[in-house]
This record gives sequence, structure tokens and C-alpha cells, in this order.
Amino acid sequence: MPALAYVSLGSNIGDSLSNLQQAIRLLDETAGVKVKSVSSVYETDPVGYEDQQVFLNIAAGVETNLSPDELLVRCLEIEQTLGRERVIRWGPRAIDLDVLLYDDEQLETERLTIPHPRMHERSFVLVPLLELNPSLIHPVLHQPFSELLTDTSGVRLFKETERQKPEVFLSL
Ligand code: A4P
Ligand code: MG
Repeated sequence: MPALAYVSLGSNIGDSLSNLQQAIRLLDETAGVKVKSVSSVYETDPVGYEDQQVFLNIAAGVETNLSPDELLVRCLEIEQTLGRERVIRWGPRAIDLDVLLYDDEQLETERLTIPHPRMHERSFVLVPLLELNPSLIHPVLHQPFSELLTDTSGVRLFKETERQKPEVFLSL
């Protein structure tokens, strides 16, 4: 049985929509990964380091035979391929892929923490994620994500696609 994982994607450098599309295409072309759903695109105010461009953020649901660590490695490779340079922590990036959830698993290794440790406090992550599955529950806090999302200011709909397949997202 493949696992169901959720990935969050963000971009605020270059043609952000195109960067997100290329990342979804590369994920879907990965052996052992099938992108099942992609959220609408949201324009979001920067969090953490605020003196930077607005982001475009999406979430994707993927069915995968990869282990959590293999999925992370693939996400990091896609970041590399799309030319991400890590300069400032929380700073601008062409593309950022974070593994949010992997079934209901909880795990912590040197390079991977699942659920993503900051996801529940970030509306730019939760708004797209809840669009894909409004009844998801945080596997460690055991609270519905819908209750953890308290402030949605700073997250605006950019392009509506509502739970589309990757083909539809790629043709935006
Ligand atoms: N890592 C551990 N767990 C995970 C996980 N679940 N998913 C490790 C992905 N990576 C994970 O990440 C550093 C290391 O975290 C990875 O090499 C991996 O081994 P990074 O992407 O290089 O560093 P970063 O992204 O600069 O830092 P960080 O703390 O991951 O930042 P976030 O949390 O990704 O936040 N504002 C808006 N509006 N929209 C955004 O998308 N993004 C960020 C980045 C800040 N502000 C934003 C946005
Ligand atoms: Mg990251």
C-alpha cells in the first residue's frame, strides 16, 4: 500500500507560478510518486523574515512508495534542479518544498521531522492543506488542523483550482 503524504510548496523569486508548476511536474514524474491533488494557488505575506516579496504557496497530496526520507531527498533534489540558493534562513527562494505529513507517522531524524514542526502555526501552509482535506487531524497534537488555523489574514486566493489533478494545475 502506498502512503499518502502532503507537501507544501512556496516560491517568491522569479516566475513563481511557473516554479510551482515545474516542481509539481518533477514530483509527479518521480518513480514511486503520484501527485493526486493540488490546491488553489495562494498569494501570502512573508512570514519570519518580512522584508521580501510576497510568496505564492500551494499544497499537494501525493501517493508514494518512497520512504519519508526518500521523499525528502527527492524534494531537496527538485529544489536544487529549480535553482534554489539558500542565502537567508526564511528568506527569498525560487522554490521550497516541505514534507508536511506522511500518513499519520511521527518521526524525527537529523534531517527530517514529520509532521513538519512549524506547519500548525502557519496559515500559508494550513489554508492550502485544508482545501485538499478539511478534516485532517494533526497526528501529534491530535487536534483538527481546522482548529489550529486561527488567523487567515495574509493569505489571499491567487488562482482558484480547488482540488485539481496535476494536469489541470499545469495548464493554469
Ligand atoms: N527538514 C526537517 N524536516 C523537514 C520537513 N518535514 N520537510 C530539514 C522539509 N525539510 C525538512 O530546510 C532546512 C532543512 O530542514 C532541510 O535540509 C531538511 O533536512 P531549508 O528548506 O533548507 O531551510 P529553510 O526553508 O530556509 O528553513 P525552514 O526552517 O525549513 O523554513 P521553512 O519552515 O520552510 O519556511 N512565508 C510565506 N508567506 N510563504 C512561505 O512559503 N516559507 C518560509 C520558509 C518562510 N516564510 C514564508 C514561507
Ligand atoms: Mg523548507
